[in-house]
Amino acid sequence: GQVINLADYRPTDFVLERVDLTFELDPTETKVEARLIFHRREGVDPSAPLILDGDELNLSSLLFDQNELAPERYTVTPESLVIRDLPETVPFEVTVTTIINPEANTQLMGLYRTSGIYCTQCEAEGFRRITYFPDRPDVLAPYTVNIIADKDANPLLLSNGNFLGGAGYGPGKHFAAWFDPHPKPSYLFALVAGDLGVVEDTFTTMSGREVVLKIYVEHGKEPRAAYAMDALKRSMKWDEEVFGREYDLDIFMIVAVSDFNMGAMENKGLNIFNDKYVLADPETATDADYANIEAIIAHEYFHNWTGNRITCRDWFQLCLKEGLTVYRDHEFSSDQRSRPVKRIAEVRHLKSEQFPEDGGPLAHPVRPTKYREINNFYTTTVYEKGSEVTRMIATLLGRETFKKGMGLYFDRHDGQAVTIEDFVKCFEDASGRDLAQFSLWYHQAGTPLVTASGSYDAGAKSFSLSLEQMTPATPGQPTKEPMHIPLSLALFAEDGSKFEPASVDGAEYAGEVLHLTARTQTAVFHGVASRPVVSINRSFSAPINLHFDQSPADLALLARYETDHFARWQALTDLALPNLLKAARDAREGAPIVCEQTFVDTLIAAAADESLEPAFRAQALALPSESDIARELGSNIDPDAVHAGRQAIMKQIAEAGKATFAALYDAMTTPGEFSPDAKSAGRRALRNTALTYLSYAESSPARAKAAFDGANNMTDLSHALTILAHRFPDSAEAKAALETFRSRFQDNALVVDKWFAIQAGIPGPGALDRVKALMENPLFKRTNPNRMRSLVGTFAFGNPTGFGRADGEGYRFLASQILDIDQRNPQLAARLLTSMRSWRSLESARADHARSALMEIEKADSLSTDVRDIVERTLK
Ligand code: HT7
Ligand code: ZN
Repeated sequence: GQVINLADYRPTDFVLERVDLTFELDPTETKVEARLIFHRREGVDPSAPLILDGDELNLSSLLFDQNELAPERYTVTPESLVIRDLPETVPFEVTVTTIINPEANTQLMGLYRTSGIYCTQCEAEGFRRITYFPDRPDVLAPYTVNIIADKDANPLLLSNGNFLGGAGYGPGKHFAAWFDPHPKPSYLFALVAGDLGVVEDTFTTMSGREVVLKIYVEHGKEPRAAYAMDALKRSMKWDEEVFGREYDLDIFMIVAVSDFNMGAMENKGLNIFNDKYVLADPETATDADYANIEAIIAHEYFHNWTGNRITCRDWFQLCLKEGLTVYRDHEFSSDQRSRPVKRIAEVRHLKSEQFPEDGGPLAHPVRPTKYREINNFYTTTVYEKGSEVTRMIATLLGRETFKKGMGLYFDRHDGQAVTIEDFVKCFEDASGRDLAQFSLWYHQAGTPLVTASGSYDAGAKSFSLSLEQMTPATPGQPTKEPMHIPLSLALFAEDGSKFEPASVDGAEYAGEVLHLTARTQTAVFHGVASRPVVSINRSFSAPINLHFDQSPADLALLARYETDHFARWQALTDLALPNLLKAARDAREGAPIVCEQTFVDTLIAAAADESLEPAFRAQALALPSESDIARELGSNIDPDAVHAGRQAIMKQIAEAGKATFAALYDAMTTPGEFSPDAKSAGRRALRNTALTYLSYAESSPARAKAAFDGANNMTDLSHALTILAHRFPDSAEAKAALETFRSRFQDNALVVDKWFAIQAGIPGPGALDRVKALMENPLFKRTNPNRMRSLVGTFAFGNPTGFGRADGEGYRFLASQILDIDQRNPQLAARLLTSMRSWRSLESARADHARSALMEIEKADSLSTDVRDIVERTLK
């Protein structure tokens, strides 16, 4: 794996005009014939050869304009096919035949088999595992696909685009032909064949065209696809209403498979999904599952315009489609659900996943300039920070101008493969604003730290806010330029009303957004009648760390009066954090742990405040996680102390608020038939949060056991089980509940994943032995990515005390698993290994153990490029 540099980009020498593929499917010997028509690009050296990519391929035959090609005119290896002496101007046809083995494809990239189904995953570079091809996103062509297969085993033969026709094809076989008229890059190619059940519906587009919608799932699981279908239709409608985007084929298909490396894939007209993000019913799916399904169905559908119609010039531009599409799916969910609650969830996720990435050895810009393995750049920085950068453009320009810029982007670049510069230019042209400094958000890695301090001049009736920004050094970027940071900001009076300053000096301030552009800047707000309480970075308008020393009284005022409910939640979190940090430090020193009364009172008051929606109250009560606390501590982390400190704080809040929590638990029921809507989900969330606190106040599993026994949906059932297992792991109640759960759901893989994950998350040093024992359980399936993530992934990412046990055995266990998984599925191995990214922040004994486990991996001799890239960057 050598390094690929953005600076080396140049267009291909040959233009691909058309692609005709014929697959003769066989589990172990599938024949792929690719007829490719090319012509030399104008101005290209007439002696330049055609270079096609391959990956573990073997060539079976090669024709040039239908004739066999003389061996001296080409060179072939498993990784490339080079053809020489090609026509100077006229188009020519290359017919490549390869034989591939889907059954042996354990990487799940290219054409593979899962539960007897043929399926493909081509992003980013999987197509080259099917045939020799210019496998890069700036090569766009229309595709015709013919699929031939055994009829009984594969009644279903699917590919991209519109169905052309099908018929019998010799004894026991049949074929189907598909044509996709929209020029597309190879990473959007898809093929599915097998025997599946289907749910069908239709959608009438804004111009009156009827589109057939089909969701394919395993036979018998059709009823569990109803919610996904509903989410799809809502997504299609939303994209028409909000962005004016209409669907562009006669049919839109989704196929759910059980072995998949990521969440889902936006192949043109034929999305392929991890079945975890399609299948749901009340008995087996949690409210979080429903919300994820809605978001991912929307995300993949939205790619039809942001990614497919307009695609990336090269993989450095990945955020062009991913950041933008995440922004679009966030907006969709905000419109479908509660905007502030959705924003809180987004920011929690960003801080717990992206901030550690941006602050550690794997930090990279949203638009990187080099990579060794592109699979390792499907990161939370590209996706989530990329989305935040898009959101900031909308904040800077205002909603209407942002939409104008998007319109320009769709008009100007439809059918093209473009760059971030092309994207940003549309917003410059739409607004007349220079976005050069703003673009640093794409190029500079690291989370900016903004330090704020305020002072009020009663005589002048003015308030000065001094701001300083600093972006920390990250790998390859020792120094940083000041960024353009849009800070949504408001000033509040003691009675909770908002000040409207007469004028502002020292910074641009319009529409309640303050533009911080210099390294240091002082904004002076005039006409402020009394000392204001400032709310900075409302709605999390910029993805920054903010240091602002606000008194508990000021924070309590914001928690009570802010009109932006995200900011209310932020104020409550800012009240909680110092308590949790102090508790962790005190626990490490064996000192008594005590919590500030203002914080406890404010939190319990918020919990009981009926003017606030239940989902918001649940978010407010969910304290920062142990990983969040560790990140805020920054260095010398002892996971046991963080855990002990947080537990002690939970107990103090629980005891002080026992009556409130008991009342909420009784009140927040959801009578009648189960509904996954956001409002009902919010009531369940608040009720379950109350149950968690009660488990601390009551120190007995009785109430959780009763909740487990009485649950009529998976949200309540799995929450009760988690309390039993995590809080009372040695109790008879926990053991019995785990067993009941297993025997009831052992035939449902997605629920079995939950059973593994709940146990992998049980805190404490005993977790490792439990995880090892679970790996021997007959239900454990080492080759299934969902199962691996639920057991090993939850242990490594979600169990700081178990994974980080003091003797380093957790890290060594992970290293051995990585080496094993890497043999089959490098992408999965590399992703699980990123759980080690914050190892340098650990206290020294654990850090030493972590380093030596990483070095064990590094010295193994047959590492994949994926794992080698991650381990070397993590150790650097
Ligand atoms: N665009 C898709 C990314 C994806 C992927 C990437 C690498 C290897 C396997 C993969 N499966 C899906 C998903 C998305 O962001 O929409
Ligand atoms: Zn995506």
